[in-house]
Order: sequence, then structure tokens, then C-alpha cells
Amino acid sequence: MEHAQVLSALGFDQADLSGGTLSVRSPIDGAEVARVVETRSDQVAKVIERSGDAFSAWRTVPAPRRGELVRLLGEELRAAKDELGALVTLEAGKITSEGLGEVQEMIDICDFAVGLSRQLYGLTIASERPGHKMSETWHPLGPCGVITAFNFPVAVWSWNAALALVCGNPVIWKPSEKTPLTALACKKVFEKAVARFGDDAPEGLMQVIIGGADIGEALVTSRDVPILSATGSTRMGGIVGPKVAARWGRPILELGGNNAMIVAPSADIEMAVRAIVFSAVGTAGQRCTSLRRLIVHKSIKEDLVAKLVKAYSSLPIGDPRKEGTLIGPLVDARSLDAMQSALASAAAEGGKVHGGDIVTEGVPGGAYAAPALVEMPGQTETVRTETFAPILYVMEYEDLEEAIDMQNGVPQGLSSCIFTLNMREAETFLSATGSDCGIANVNIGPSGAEIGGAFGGEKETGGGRESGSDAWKGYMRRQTSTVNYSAELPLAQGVKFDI
Ligand code: UN1
Repeated sequence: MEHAQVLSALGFDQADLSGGTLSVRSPIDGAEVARVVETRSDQVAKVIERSGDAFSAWRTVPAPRRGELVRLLGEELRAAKDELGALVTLEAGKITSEGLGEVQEMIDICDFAVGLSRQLYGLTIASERPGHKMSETWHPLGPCGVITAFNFPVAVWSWNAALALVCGNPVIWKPSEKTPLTALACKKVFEKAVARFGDDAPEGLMQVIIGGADIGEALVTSRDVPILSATGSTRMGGIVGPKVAARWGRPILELGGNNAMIVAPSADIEMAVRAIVFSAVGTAGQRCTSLRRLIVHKSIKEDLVAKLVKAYSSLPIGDPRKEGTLIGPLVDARSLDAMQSALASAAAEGGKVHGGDIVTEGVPGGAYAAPALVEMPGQTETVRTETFAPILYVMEYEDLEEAIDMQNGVPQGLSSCIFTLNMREAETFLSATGSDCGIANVNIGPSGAEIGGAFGGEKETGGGRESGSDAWKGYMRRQTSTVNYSAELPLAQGVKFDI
């Protein structure tokens, strides 16, 4: 589909696409597709106020009924899957299958959240005092700010929004400046769900603000936004996290990754090759979970590298809309520059670079590059730095302890994996002395996580958890209650205080 067709299929008209100051370019060909109106920072206060009003109403709607809105959102997303997937391709440059996969991830989290809306369980706890009962209840917390990155322009919003909404919180969404159209399209889809849901969805339940760091700042510093979920670079998180903490808000941070795979001698090499290629070059290496470091046992390194160089040489690079393409564009020319300069630094540190060239032929414009494989003499500074591009650094190890040390020896802690058929190695990798990441896999790559698990990581990845498992607890406040149904007033810990 051409850009204009994609946009009109989602109900965008000229008024949505022109007259603004934010230029939106498609990474596919670099063409400007819209000039979107930006939210002024003085308007954000009003948005936050509206969200606070929405909260007063929404928190009183029973959670299963709130779940019904998310169920309808899931239905509307199913109906809009093709168009929205195509818009993700247009605006983020993902290949068609990955654009659709991202929308599927949204549908999945909606289904999860619908079930969750009947399972916001608290505990009852044994009291040490006679005639007393202790329990805990989870309550809505308030407006939830969501700042998302260009690379998962819709799924990461949905992880946060689906949970926040069933938990009783309104959402204010600031998408990346590079992908405002996908956010505006989601808002249209959300409004369809609200129209079917009925009157108990208050005005301002889900608002989108468009613009740069200044309007993000207004969300980050407002005491009326108790939850602030931010996905992006470690640099951004380093600014946002302390500001949210300083005004006693709750940050949920999902920042940089520098994900590794250990390939042990017993590994199924053919399977490892497939997993490596998907996770290192899929999404043109622009997932926070992309594979960036390969730690291979010395005895199999030469063979594995040869297989990878061969596999890399035949990967179809080009227009992400075209069937068969596996590697689309980088998001913009700056990313291409960052990739080239990382490769130059790696080479200066003794790396042997395979591939990585800029591709200008057979592509419709945009910033395209061949993926790079770089054999490194060790874990240098360049390897320890996340570059959002398809670069895979390869290093070798002799014993597992050394491999695990290397895997953990970077500032980031998002995702990790091991390929081995040796149970001792696999379990050691997953143990307390193994991988230090939020995600640790065996015999699958580090990317492409399902929504059912909690998603996030440690160290410079920020420590936040989103999506499945009990990540919902981050969007609610816990209330511990002790009820005394006796006629006495005993004090805890045996304290006596008779008056
Ligand atoms: C991200 O890149 O910010 O696990 C999210 C994955 C996807 C989500 C990535 N489900 O690769």
C-alpha cells in the first residue's frame, strides 16, 4: 500500500495530517507524510487536569466492567490489524510481518488484561492478635503517563494502557516524535471501543500529547501523574527516573539493552543460527531486546562464524512492504551514522568487520544498511555500548563461568540466552549465579518475548516491569487493613500502653 492509502484506511484526513509543526517522515523512503500539530507545553496542565477528573470517575467503575472496555479495544484492534500494522511499517519501517506482529502483541495484552480485570487479588494475612483480621486490597493509583519509543510505537503503549485501564487509571500518552501517527491512530481505535462501551467511560480516559522533550517534561514533573512509564534510551531514563522520584512518583523504566547469547559446545547449531539471525537483524537490530553480543565456545567459533557470514550474505534488504524482505530501513540517517561510527570504533579496537555497508541500490531511499558481524578480541568499550542497529559482536570463551561473567559484564541488564543441550549449563545460566538480566532464555533468542511474562530488566535497563505476570501491581496502590472484631485492644509486638 502507498502511504496515502494506509493513512486514509485509518481514517486520517488532511486536517490530521497538515498544518502542524512536527514533520513526520517514513523511514521507508524518507518522504514527509504529515506535519502534525504539536501539543504546547502550557496545554499539558489541562490534559493532566482532565485525566485527574477522569480518574475520579473511572476508579469507581468495577474492575470487570473496566475490563469490558479493554475487551472492546481488543476487538477493535483485531478489526484494524492490517491497517495499523501497515502504519507501523510506514512510520517505524518494520517489515509487514513484524508490523502485524506488533498489533498482535496489543491484542494479546488486551486479552490478558480482560482476564486480569477479574483477578486483581489481594491477600488475607494471619494476624498475631486474637479477634483481628488482616488483608490487603489493591486500589487504582491515578493518571498514568506513558512515554514510548519509535521502535515499538504501539505495543509498548498497549502493555501500559491495557493494564492501567483495568487497574482504574486514566492514561496520558506521549509517543516518540518519530511516530505520532501510530499514536493518533490508536486513539481513533480506542474511541471506537469507547463509543461501544457506553457512558461510564469518562472524558479524557486516554489522551495523547504530541511533541518533544518539553511536553514529556511536563508529565514527568507533575505531582498529579503518580505513575510514569518511560521506554527509551538509558540517557533519557537517567533524566526521567530521578525527576519522577524527586516528586515521589512511581517510575516504570524500560531502557537500553545489550543482549547476549552464549553458544555452548553442545548447542544445536542450525537452530542457534536461525535464532541468531532473527534476533540480531530482525527489526533491523532496533529492538531493545535485539541480540548484540555472541559469546561462543572456542571449539565451535570458526564454524559458527562461517555459517553466520553465509546466512548474512543472502538476507533480503529493502522496502519493508515488499514480500520476502527481512531487513527494512533504520529509522533515520542519524541511526545509520551511529552504526557506521560504532563499526569504525570496533575496527579500531581490533574488530574484524563482516558486512555493515550502507545500501543505496534497490531501495526506495531511506537509511538502509547490510547487517554487520564483528569478530572482537574481547568485550571492548564499543561492545559494552548499545548501538541501535544490526551489529552483532562475536567473542569467544573457554569455560562457562567466563562466558557468564562476560554476559553480565555490561552496564545493561535486559535480555539474555544460552544455546546448550547440557542441563547443567542451562540451569546454571538460569540460577542465582547465572545471567543477571530480567529475561534469561534457553535455546531461544533474547527477543520476541510473549506478553504473559513480566518484561523489563536490571541495572541501566531501569528495573521496571511491564506487561504480564504481576506487573499490574506497579499500576495500583496496595492497602493493608487490620480489622479488630474483638472487644479488646491488644497492641502488636506485645507492647503494653495502659491508660
Ligand atoms: C522493545 O524493543 O522496546 O520482546 C520491546 C520483544 C518484543 C518487545 C520489544 N516483544 O522483542
